[in-house]
Formats: sequence, structure tokens, C-alpha cells
Amino acid sequence: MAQAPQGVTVVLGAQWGDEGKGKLVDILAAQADVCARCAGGNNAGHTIVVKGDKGEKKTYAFNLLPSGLINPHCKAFIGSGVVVHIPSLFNELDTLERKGLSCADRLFISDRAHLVLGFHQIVDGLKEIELGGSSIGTTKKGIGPAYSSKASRSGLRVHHLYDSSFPAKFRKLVEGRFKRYGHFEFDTEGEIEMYLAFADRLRRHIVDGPTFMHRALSSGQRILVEGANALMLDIDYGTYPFVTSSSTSIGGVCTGLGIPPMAIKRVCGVVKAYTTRVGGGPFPTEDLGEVGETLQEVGAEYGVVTGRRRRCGWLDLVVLRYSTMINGYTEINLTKLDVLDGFSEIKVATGYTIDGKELESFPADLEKLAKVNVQYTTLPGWKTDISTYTSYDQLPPACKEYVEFIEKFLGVRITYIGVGPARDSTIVRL
Ligand code: 2SA
Ligand code: GDP
Ligand code: MG
Repeated sequence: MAQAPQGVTVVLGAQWGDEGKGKLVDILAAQADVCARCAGGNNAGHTIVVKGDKGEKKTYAFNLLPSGLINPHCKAFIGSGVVVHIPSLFNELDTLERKGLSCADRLFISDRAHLVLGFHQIVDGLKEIELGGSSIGTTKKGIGPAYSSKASRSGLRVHHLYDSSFPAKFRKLVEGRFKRYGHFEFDTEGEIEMYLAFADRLRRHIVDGPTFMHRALSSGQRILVEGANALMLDIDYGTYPFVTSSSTSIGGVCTGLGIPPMAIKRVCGVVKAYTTRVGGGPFPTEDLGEVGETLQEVGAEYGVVTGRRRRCGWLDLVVLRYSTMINGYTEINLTKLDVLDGFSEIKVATGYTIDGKELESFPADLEKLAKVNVQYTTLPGWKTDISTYTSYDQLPPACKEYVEFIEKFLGVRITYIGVGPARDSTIVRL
């Protein structure tokens, strides 16, 4: 494998999430000193499959902690742009430690990260009920309400836990939610006590976020950033309002970590060989028939956090061209190519038209998006099990044609190809 550059390597989801970012992060973490999360919270779910000491299969699920922690030499950093639910953080940490992964001494959390509090999670559910038929389909982890508190400048950050005004500020926030949503069951004083107890345990992990990153960069450490969710769920560039509440695009890396853009050397876009989406919102290539069902079953498309079935359809290059334009991928990791093994033909969306006129890019207006006719190109399938292949040369010609069609359309080289969930089921093409 080529030596990772100093500075920052970023791994971002290019579609609607669950592309397999965690697997690539785990691979790249072998050459990283720090693995960082810059946005989102424990709504993210990353599954990693590795071989244990005796060759047995070991599966890890990461939510708030970065997947790079599987590398025992890699430090983990939770940046200022992340929203942290402390009970879940410790739960995840304890689960990893029980699995034999010693993480506590390697975990650093920015003092500026905002807290997700219990009432944020309750409000997340209440907001969804209020939306009724047009609900977002959130993970109900309190992500939206926590970012709302942050944007309205009433949120509580990690450093507030050590401030004598924490209980009063907490009570005020809860009162505000009661005014807005009516009284709901919530043990305010019990929660305050719980947070103050957690504050003691958290103390050893807290750092001045931007200074931590600055020191890591200026001492030549290799930083790996694990994007959470994906471009089409970005608060500005996703299918608003059916999005998450953070900047999941490249911009969120700088704001969420407090680093200058020049530090970023490599941007890896993770692209699933077909498209999935979990939750509500538009999905132009969604297939509600046999194709979608097959992709869902063969790809085992279930949410890591909520267990929900993911919606499925063919690859959408209009989405990916838009995603590439915003994030500026320097390379692509194409994942789950093996899931397409059984198809005799494979369709790819290459354009959107309305009344016969081609759209220049992915539209902002969801009403307009609902009117598009998706234009497909059909490519031959390869009807071969590729899951054991280890080099690009071994792939059948039709499979290479598919890979190269995507590469050509996007103008970005595909450097990693996933042919199975395990770490070593990856064809490297650097
Ligand atoms: P939220 O909870 O406020 O961030 O939800 C807003 C929208 O963002 C979507 N979202 C996700 N989409 C894909 N994967 C996610 N993580 C889990 C996974 C999802 C799961 O890895 O499988 O288990 O259901 C994730 N997190 C948020 C969400 O579906 C809403 O559309
Ligand atoms: P993330 O949120 O982008 O990290 O992705 P998730 O972990 O939520 O979902 C990706 C799923 O696909 C996980 O269950 C992975 O183990 C699995 N996966 C990743 N890469 C591949 C691949 O190349 N082939 C197959 N069959 N599964 C993969
Ligand atoms: Mg996921």
C-alpha cells in the first residue's frame, strides 16, 4: 500500500450513507496516527469485519467513536462539530473494551463539542410525530434538536459540564421544551445528577479541540477523518428537509475539526455500487420491485443503528456528479460490487430530464425533483462470483466495464473496490 501523506485524509459518503465508509477507514487507519470524527453523532453506524487472532470473523459496530480505533496505535478524536450523547459514548467505549479493544487511553474529545441531552432525544421523537406523514425518518438519537440548540445559541458544550451554571442552564433548556411541546415525562434533576457524575469520568478525555488538531498537524502526524452520514444528507446540499442536521460535506471537516483547508491532502469518496437510503425523502432511482428487493437482500441492507430496511435502487451518477462537484474527491472507493454479481444487466442513471429537457445538475426543489424522468444506461452484468478476487485483472470484462464507466463519467479514479464485507475483501488499485 502506498504511504499515507502527512496531513489530512478524508473519507466521505458520496450518496445517502452506509456506503461502507467504516471499512475504508479501518483499512486506512493502519497508516494513521489520529482518526477523527468531525460531524454528526451516534446516528451514524459503521460496521467493520476483521479476522481475529485465530482467523475467526470479528464484527465491530461504531456509532460515535471513529472506526480507526481498531488500529491499536491510532488515537481517536471527537471534534467540535460533533454532538455527543455522553451515556451512549461510554456505553460504546465499554462495549469495545469488553471486546478486547483497549480504547480509553486513546480517546480525546473537544471541549467545544455540543452535548446531546436526554430531552433532545425525546423531542426528536415528538417532532417526528408532529410531522406525521412527512416525517424525516430520523434515528431519534436527538441529533436535530441538539444542533437546533447549538444554532439557537442555547446549547450546552462539553466544557459547560464543569461550569457551576450547568444545572441552571439545563433546567432552562428543559423548561423551553415544555413550553414548546407541552409537559413530557423527564426527570430533570435525575438527569443533571447523572451528567455531573459522567463529567468526572469524562474529564481525562477532554482537550482544547483546535489546539489538539493544530499540534497533531504541526508535528507531522497523519490524520484520518471519518465522515458520518453522506453528502445527500448534508444540511445545505442534501435533499432538504430530508437530511441530517450537520455539514456532512467537505466543508464540515474544516469547521468540525478547526483545521485550515490546505491541511487536506486526500479526499476519498465512498460510493456503493448501487444506491440505498434509510428514512424518508426523495430517491429518484429507488426500485420498489424485484431489483430493489434483490439489492436489499443480497446487500443485507439494514440500518446499523435502528435496524430499519434500507430502500434500494440502481446507481445514480447524477447524484454522484453533484457529490463530486461539491466534495472534490481525489479518488473513489467503490463498495459492494459483489452485490451486483447475480444480475444479467445493470442499469445506471446518467441523466434527469423534465419535459424532455436535461437538467444541468441535481435540483434544490423537491417538487421539481419529483417531476424528473431518470435516464438510464444499461450495461451487461458479469454473472460471476467476484467475492474472492484480490486483483483488478481477475475481474470479468463486464465488471471492469462497469467500474470504468463510473470512473469516466465522474472523472475520478476508483482506487479501492469492495468485493465483500471483510477488511481483506478489497481490491487495491492505487
Ligand atoms: P437524524 O437521526 O436526524 O440524523 O436523521 C436524519 C436523516 O438522516 C438519515 N440518517 C442516516 N442515513 C443512513 N445511515 C445512517 N446511520 C444508520 C446506519 C441508520 C440506521 O448506519 O445504518 O440505523 O437507521 C443515518 N443516520 C441518519 C436518517 O435516516 C434521516 O433520513
Ligand atoms: P458506513 O455507514 O458507510 O460505514 O456503512 P455501514 O457500515 O452502515 O454499511 C455498510 C455495510 O456493508 C456494512 O454491513 C459492511 O460490512 C458492508 N460492506 C462494506 N463493504 C462491502 C463490500 O464491498 N461488499 C459487501 N458485500 N459488503 C460490504
Ligand atoms: Mg452506516
